[in-house]
Order: sequence, then C-alpha cells, then structure tokens
Amino acid sequence: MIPIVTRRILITSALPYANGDIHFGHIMSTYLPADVYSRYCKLAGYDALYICASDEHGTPIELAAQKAGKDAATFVNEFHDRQAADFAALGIRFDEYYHTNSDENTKVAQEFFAEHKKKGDIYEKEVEQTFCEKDGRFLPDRFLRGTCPFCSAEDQYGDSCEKCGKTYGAGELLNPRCAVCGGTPIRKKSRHLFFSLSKYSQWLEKYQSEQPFPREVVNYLGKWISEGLADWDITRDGPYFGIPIPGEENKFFYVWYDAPIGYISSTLHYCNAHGKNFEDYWKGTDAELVHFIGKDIVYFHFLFWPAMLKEAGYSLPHRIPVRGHATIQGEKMSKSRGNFIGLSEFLAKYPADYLRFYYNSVTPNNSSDADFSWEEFGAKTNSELVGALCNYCYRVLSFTSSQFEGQVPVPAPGLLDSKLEKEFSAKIDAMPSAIADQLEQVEIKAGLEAGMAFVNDCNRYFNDRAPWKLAKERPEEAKAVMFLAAKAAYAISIHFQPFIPFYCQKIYSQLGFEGDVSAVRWADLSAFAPGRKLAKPEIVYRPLEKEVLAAEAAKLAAACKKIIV
Ligand code: B3M
Ligand code: ZN
Repeated sequence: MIPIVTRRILITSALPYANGDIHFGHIMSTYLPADVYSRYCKLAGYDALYICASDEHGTPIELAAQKAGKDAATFVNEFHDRQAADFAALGIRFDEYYHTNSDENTKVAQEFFAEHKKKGDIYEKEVEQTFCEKDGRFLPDRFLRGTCPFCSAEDQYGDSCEKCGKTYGAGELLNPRCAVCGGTPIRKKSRHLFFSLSKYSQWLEKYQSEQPFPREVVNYLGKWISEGLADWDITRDGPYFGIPIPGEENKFFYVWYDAPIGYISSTLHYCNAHGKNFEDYWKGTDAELVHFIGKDIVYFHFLFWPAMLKEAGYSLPHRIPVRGHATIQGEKMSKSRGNFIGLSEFLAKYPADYLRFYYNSVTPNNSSDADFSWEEFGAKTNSELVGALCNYCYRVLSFTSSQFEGQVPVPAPGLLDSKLEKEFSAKIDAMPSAIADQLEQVEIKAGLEAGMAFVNDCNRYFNDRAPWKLAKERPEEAKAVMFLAAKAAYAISIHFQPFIPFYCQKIYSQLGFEGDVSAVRWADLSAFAPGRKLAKPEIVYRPLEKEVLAAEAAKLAAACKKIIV
C-alpha cells in the first residue's frame, strides 16, 4: 500500500506587541491572509498549524506598563487577552495564541543563544550609548529627543529626523533629552554581544534566490546584502523587560532576538498540550514554514531570522508573504491623523464577514498598500457579498422551502443530462479546484475572485432557468434545476469558509447539516444528496444603508479635521 503523505505546514502571523489593540493595519497585512491560508490548508486535509503569540518584551512595553501603573507581566497579559478576544471576533482561528514572556520562550531563546555561541556566531564589543543617570537606564533611540544635526528641526528622535528624513547616530543629536524624565543624558560605555550576520551575506543571497519569495522584497534586500550586512547587537542592558542572557549580569536579549523565537516556543507549547512533536514542524525535512508579515519587518524575517534558524539547526522559512500598509480613505492610518479605526469598535457594529470579505477582495498579493473607504466597503458588501452571494443562497433556500416543502428535489432520470444542466454541473465540480489553485499559491484575492466568478455563474443559471416559471410549466425540470442550485449553495458553504467562515457555517446549518462545516473536506460534495431536508431559510446578512455609510464617512472626516486644525 502506498502511504498517504500529508503535507505538514506551519503558518505564523507576525506577533503583535502587547501594548495596543488590534487594528485594520494588523489584520489586513498578516492575520487575515494567514487565517484564510490556514483554513484552506486544514480543509484540504494538510497537517497545518496556525501559530501566533503576543510580543511582550522591550522598552516601549516596559515604559507603557510603568505609565499605566502596572507591572509589565500584568500589563502584557491584559493586552494579550484583549487581542485574543478581537481575533476571535474576526474569526481568526489560531491553533495557539501564546506569549513571548513565557518559560518556553526563555528556554528556546537561551538554547538558540548557546547554539549560536557554540558555532562562533557571537562576539563581544564595547558600545557607547546614551544613558539617563536619573532613570538609571540606557535610552533607545525612541526615548531620546533632540535637535536634528542637519536641519535643526527640534524634538526629533535619536536615530532619524522626521522633517528632513536624514538618519544619524544618537551621539550626533543636538541638545539631547531623555524622553522619560526630560533630563540631559550622558554617554556611557557597555559591553554588548553581537550576532555576526555579516558572514551570512552570500549564503542569504543564495537561499533567497531559491525560495518562492516575493521578488520585489528579495531585490530590495539584495541591495542591503551587496552593500555588506552589519552585525547585529542582540544585547540590552537592564533594567529591561526581556529574557536574561545566560552567563551575563544584568543583560537581556533585545526583543527582536526572542520575538521570532516566539513562533517556535508557541508551537512547542501547543505540541506539549496536544501530544504532538514540535520538531516535526520545525526540524522535519518535510515541514513547510510560512510566515505572514507586514512590509516593515522584512529585514528581520528575510535576513536575521533565516541565519538564526540555520545556525541553531532548524528548518528555514519556505514562504514569507509580505503585505503593505492599510490606508484609510487613501491616507496612511494613524491615531495622530484621526483616521484610526479600531477593530473592536468596528466589529461592535458590523459583521466580521463584511470586513473579511472586503479586505480579502481588495488586498493585493504583494507589499502595496490596501485602502479602506466606507464607499468601497459599502459597494463590495452590498453588491458582491450580500447582493450576489447571500442573495443567491437565500433565493435557493427560500424557493425550495416554499415550493418543495423544504426538501431538496430528486431529479428525474435523464433530466440532469440536458446542455444547461450539464454545463452548470461541471461548473460546480470545477469550483473547488479553481479556488484551491489560487490559495495553494497564497493568492487570496485571486482565490476569492475565482469563487465570486462561480457565484455569478450560479445567479446566471438560476435567472436563465427561472425555476419559478418552470414550476408551473415543466415541474420535473424545475426539480432538476433546484437540485443543482441547492448543490451549488452547498459548495459555497464549504469553499467560501476561508474567506467568510461565519456565513458559511450558517448556510451549512440552513442546508440542514449539523455540526461544524470546517470538518468537511475540500471538494467533497458527496454529502449533498437529493431528498435532504433543509432547515428554515433565514436572511443572514443585509445590505448596508447609504445613510449609515455616509454618516461613518462624515464622522471620520470630522475626526481628521479636528486633529489637523
Ligand atoms: N512585534 C510587530 C511589528 O513590528 C512585531 C513583530 C514581531 S514578529 C516576530 O510589526
Ligand atoms: Zn531620564
């Protein structure tokens, strides 16, 4: 017997910092595409895990906790729980949403370090940094304010000027001030540990050229590599909310050293709880590692991380899908601009599937930005999701209910053999692979487009065959048509799950099935037999009203104006 080889796929999303709530930028760039891909992989029967965690270490988090009057561990746990609730509300179905501030992460990070040290990847160097004597801490660039040495703009960060765009070293900043206490910092030396990234330039170039990585990103990083990569300072002096470096006093790993290791330690946590072997996912030769990230963090994921993994004896990333920023009404989204839409606030008013449908249909499979506008959101929801898809299913269900007492008709022999029925039947059979061909390549927008092309076929067939007329004139034909039409609705309930899971579950139940639709395997339509009894049809989603959309757009515009003025 030939053994059935199951693909093993480990899917991750960038870990959100545990000092803020989840917003559109997060979901569009990483959680939503990863969730679609993960749901698809599971429906396809692959051994797929979707792993994430909150990113809980580092100075910004520590200081935010201080400001909130909480100890850092309590502070991050609170945000972790809020984030987990937001993800669940949007239908982001992680197998594990864990913590980087965990025993597992400490253990794996320290093991990585030991391995890196053994391989000769770590060396020491003395660095001079800005230090606030009053706060007793070194100040990272974001915690230093001063005058730009190039254009004299005031109140700039320690590493770059927002006015003239130039970058500089913290020592060059004029009139430096501590952003915490406002005092004047001094320069102070400290011994730091570096990861020798520079020696991996050639190896990285070769590895990247062999992977199905986005070319635009590889070309961009190629420039960095050819200019020579700098070694990486992985040390932070205490006080620091992070993982202690073994053998060092009062030194911790820089948050970006332990954050990606969070992908591994969270898998470890999951596997321990579920009797699985985490090495199957991280060290097995057949496991595919897929990291979904936003374009701001390509440097870490395409350069540092593969080098870290390789030297520690782990598998390397197979794919790294990269998305751009979320813009709102064409503008970069930010709190200071006033055009910020929080996820929980949005989901309190609108169904999660509306937003999922929207972003899945407008986000390109590259690092260009994706825009949210109320107008476009209204148009997509009303004409495509509700108008074409939901309306089709509702018409089929309610017609079956009123004409056939809620029972899927049994087509008479030979009646499925006519030209139109054969054509439509073939479309139903071809639809699963039309979507799957795209999702296999992580082409989510194209996958949804393939699905919507099928929905249009369904509407066309239903309108052309007009079963309400046939029922009067040729009732046997009407039965055959309604059998196929209902089978198409069943196919929709299974194969649209990656995009709009809540809706699919409801339609699956209205079609008279019990249990979780995600247990059905991709392309398996065999459970749909003529004669099955449907549940009561109900309208699941309604169009958004014009006035509501206009009011939202006006509210957003007013909020922006208020802040700009
Ligand atoms: N916590 C979030 C960001 O920079 C950062 C990602 C970590 S992924 C290992 O967008
Ligand atoms: Zn200070």
